Amino acid sequence: MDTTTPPSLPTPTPTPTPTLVLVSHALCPYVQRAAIVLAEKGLPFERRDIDLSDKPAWFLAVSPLGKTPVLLVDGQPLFESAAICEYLDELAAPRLHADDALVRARERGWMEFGSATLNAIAGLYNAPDEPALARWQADLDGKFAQVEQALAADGPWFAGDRFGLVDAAFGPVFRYLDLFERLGDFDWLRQRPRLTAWRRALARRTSVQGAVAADYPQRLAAFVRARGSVLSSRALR
Ligand SMILES: N[C@@H](CCC(=O)N[C@@H](CS)C(=O)NCC(=O)O)C(=O)O
Repeated sequence: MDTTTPPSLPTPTPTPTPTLVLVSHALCPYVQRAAIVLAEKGLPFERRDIDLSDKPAWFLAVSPLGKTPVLLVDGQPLFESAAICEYLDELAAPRLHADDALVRARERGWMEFGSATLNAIAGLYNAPDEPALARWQADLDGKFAQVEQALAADGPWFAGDRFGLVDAAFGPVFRYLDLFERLGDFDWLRQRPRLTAWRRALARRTSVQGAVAADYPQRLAAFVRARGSVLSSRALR
């Protein structure tokens, strides 16, 4: 036997990227998180919009909570935006989460805070009267004050120079402000330079821009006009 020739090793077969279908709604901010992460990773995917007021049977069969987003991974459903973003972060580079376990855990907390902020935003656009609107406005002010404190001082992203999953979670939050600021004197960001800079950086990010269709502002305005709320009447003026 010739001992000078090393045995040939089998060539590793690259793991194929699964087929990804993002089950979506045109306005859903949680869908946008997943779309942002998919774009940051350069992962090809099909976006399949559904009507949440008339949920198709195939959607109810794959979405345990009846909510978007659902990510179909080679046909296997994944639900909850945070779980989807974490999966995508493990699936492909570049890594968006921090290497340090403690930092990662804190960022998961801030992603959840992003969801609480989105709930307050829904409270605001659904507020049936002026006192309720004022309560949600104050609630949001408190939340933005907390985020201002948590943001990295030098930006441009939540954690500094690394675009991460908290950025993906908050990109959709700021999109609402573009409409709200036309409907009232909402000054959540006026004295908050870090938030203002973060909002601007997110608005310029290609992945954030591409997470919605070109007609998103018109659709959002139509959605808010149809809420029967204080903001609806302002939007109808
Ligand atoms: N915690 C969920 C929230 C998802 C969610 O609330 N999605 C909304 C649309 S933005 C939804 O599907 N609501 C159900 C409905 O409107 O019937 C996540 O993070 O994915």
